Amino acid sequence: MDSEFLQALAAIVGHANVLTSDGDMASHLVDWRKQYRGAAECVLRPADTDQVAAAVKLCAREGVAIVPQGGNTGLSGGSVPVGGRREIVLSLARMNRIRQVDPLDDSLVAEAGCILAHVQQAAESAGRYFPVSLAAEGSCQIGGILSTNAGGVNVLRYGNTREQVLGLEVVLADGSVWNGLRSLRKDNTGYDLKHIFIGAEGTLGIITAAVLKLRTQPSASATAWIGLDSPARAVELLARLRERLGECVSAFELVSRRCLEAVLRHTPATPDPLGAPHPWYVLVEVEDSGTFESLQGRLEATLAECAEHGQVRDAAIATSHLQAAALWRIRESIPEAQFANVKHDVSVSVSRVPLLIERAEAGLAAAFPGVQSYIFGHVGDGNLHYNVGDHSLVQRRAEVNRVVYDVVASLGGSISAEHGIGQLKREEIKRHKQALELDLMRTLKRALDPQGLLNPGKVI
Ligand code: FAD
Ligand code: 2HG
Ligand code: ZN
Repeated sequence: MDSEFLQALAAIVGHANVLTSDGDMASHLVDWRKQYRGAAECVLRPADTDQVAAAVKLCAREGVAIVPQGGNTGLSGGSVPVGGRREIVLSLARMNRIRQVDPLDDSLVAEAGCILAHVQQAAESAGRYFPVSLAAEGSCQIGGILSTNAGGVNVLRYGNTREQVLGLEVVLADGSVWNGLRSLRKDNTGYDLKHIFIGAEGTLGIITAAVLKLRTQPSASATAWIGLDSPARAVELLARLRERLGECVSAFELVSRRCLEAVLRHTPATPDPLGAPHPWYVLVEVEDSGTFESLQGRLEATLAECAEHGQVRDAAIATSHLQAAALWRIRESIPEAQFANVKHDVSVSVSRVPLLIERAEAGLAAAFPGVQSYIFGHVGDGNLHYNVGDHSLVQRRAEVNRVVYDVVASLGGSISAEHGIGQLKREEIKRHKQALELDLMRTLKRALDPQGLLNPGKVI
């Protein structure tokens, strides 16, 4: 602890919570995909909001930048320092208390460092349901999912993380604390400030706690793995399922055969859910009150009807939670099974998904003959993970991006559906956002963080 600055930080959080050795800091200085590495004067681990506020005040006085960090599972390089100036990483991991669960208000107050899976469990223990779900839920934190406005597999029914928030507590760039921890369902008293911080990737404030909305626990869920001819069939199937089952359809995930094969290679014990191979699959989950048998019956009847119309080639409906979990494991293993490639997290309106795939495949084949795409994702939200090639293509990332993003732009889509901007897309958004939008974003940034201390080099 050889600088006055570090000593002062230690006086706030205790010596043990100012990490400075290379070994202690290593895992905080590299992102999940090991594409971004940074340096920091320390990793600070405050225990409560007052400690965060005091540390931020000190950093503001010293002109030291702060990178807020949750579970460090982000996929855009937002959670590690960019370098080129004095920076610290501020890890929220010790702020992991669930302050309150209120089943009558259907709300829960969680500190930013709570692991998402723990919040889901706390809701379940109170007979309620917190619907945000993603493969990283065992590691990612509430502050992280709020700051990235994470999507995941249940957006179709419940919305993005933004839709799950009633109130926030935020430490601002000067160290003042905004206590917006209200659980009101209606509050039209001017600008809705919480939404400025949600999805801001730590560039406008440090989220320290949140009031989250809880839902009623569905009593039954049914899960099916379905083989299809094409993405167009998937879009038709979704429409049919929603006609027949309405809001019960909670997840609708597209998986290409190539993604399934990558998982089968990566985890050889995984069984192929259907006997024969199919070019495309969807993993569907429906949830409702009532019995499993009745819900399963409705799903089965709809799939039989679709099979009659040639929309479905084959399907396996899970008959137990264990079987459903095995199907979900296949889907959730895809990110690890195709780890090193050129990633695109894009969205278009649902009806345009087939066109996106058709045009991007044609563009990629022309520019990179023989290249292979790994296409999967939340097709019910029009969101595809359109990942291309292998590690050898990463050095040509910009050229690959150009092909995919131009197609996305031509279809009126977004170049970041759910993973945020971080460092990865900081330059690219300049091509896609209107000049006025970028100006408004810069105005907000200047107003809330005039010294540019919060997560510099990210988003804008
Ligand atoms: P971090 O990675 O630590 O941080 C992410 C960003 O938020 C950074 O900019 C950081 O500075 C900022 N931040 C973190 N905490 C705070 C805070 N308290 N206050 C202010 N800023 C903060 N994402 C999806 O949207 N959908 C998916 O389906 C999905 N699946 C994934 C599957 C795998 C296997 C992996 C590895 C990642 C996946 N992700 C997914 C990406 C990632 O999990 C999410 O972006 C998640 O929300 C990040 O949470 P985190 O706690 O790890 O945040
Ligand atoms: C998912 O949906 C994640 O599994 C990760 O958003 C996507 O690996 C990816 O590209
Ligand atoms: Zn995703």
